[in-house]
Amino acid sequence: MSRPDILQLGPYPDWDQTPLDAAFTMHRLDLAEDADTFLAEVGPRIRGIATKGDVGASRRIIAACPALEVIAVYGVGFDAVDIETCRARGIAVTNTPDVLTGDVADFAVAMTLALSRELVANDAWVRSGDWSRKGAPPLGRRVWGQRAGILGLGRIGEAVARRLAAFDMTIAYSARSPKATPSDWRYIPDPVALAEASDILILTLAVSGETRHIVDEKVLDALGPNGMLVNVARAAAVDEDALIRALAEGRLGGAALDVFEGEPDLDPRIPDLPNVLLQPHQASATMRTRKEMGQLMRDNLTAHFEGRPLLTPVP
Ligand code: 8YV
Repeated sequence: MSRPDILQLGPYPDWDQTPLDAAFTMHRLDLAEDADTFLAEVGPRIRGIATKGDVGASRRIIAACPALEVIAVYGVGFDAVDIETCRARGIAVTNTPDVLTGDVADFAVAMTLALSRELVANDAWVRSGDWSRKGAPPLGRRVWGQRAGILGLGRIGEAVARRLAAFDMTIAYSARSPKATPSDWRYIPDPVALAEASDILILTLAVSGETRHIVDEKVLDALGPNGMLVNVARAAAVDEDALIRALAEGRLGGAALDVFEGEPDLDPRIPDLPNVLLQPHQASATMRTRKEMGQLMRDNLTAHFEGRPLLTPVP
């Protein structure tokens, strides 16, 4: 059987690229000199697309591939794929849930601790010699026993909540409907009310038209000058301009951000903000998890082309 033609949207590590090249005929859009010319040439042969988390399958790319059957997303979030077009054309979409849940939850907790206890600033304080010159750095903020709000209690949100409960934090959460949780977790579906009931609001929701900018000025003000926002979901869940203003004006206590509008290019105001911890979209970035994500993405492609059920189809 000839190897199916797959359009690849971004670079993968060798441990993914080698088996992809062995099983499929890969066409590297990310290496093309001119994307339109490349798509016009290979598009008609393409039966599958392999994405990167930050490079999705736009309407334009899908339209250039009339024989497209499947899009395999390298990540759990599939907001960068034009799902409407896929639905209309009967194109299957897969993602990589579960394998990254624990790492993303660990990272959300790490960001919560690092921001609250000023780990990055304290490290700089020691290295710069400020400790011996000026004495102890400014005091941090307590984490244990505080009120955690989980905006979007899916698999990742639940894993974050379980970890924070072990820090004796109280847990409140939002979701489309109440979930089967420990009895002391409170369901607060309204994002403003959830923020009011939280010292630390952690974003673990999927972004869609419905949840875009769900964290707006009102939510940020409800969180308040002592509140902290932690975002390991998607930048589009937050009105980034409102967030920048709230931080700059001291209306929000702090933010730990792993995702940004237009990343990897940042709004130039962000690095100058007080009380922010900035990470380059690293929540799932451990070697073990990335290998499992790559394997699951390939397994989905293989299953599709062998006519077997997909392992993790997007509903
Ligand atoms: C990225 C992610 O896929 O799973 C997601 O939704 O955003 C990440 O895991 C990862 O950064 C690879 O690009």
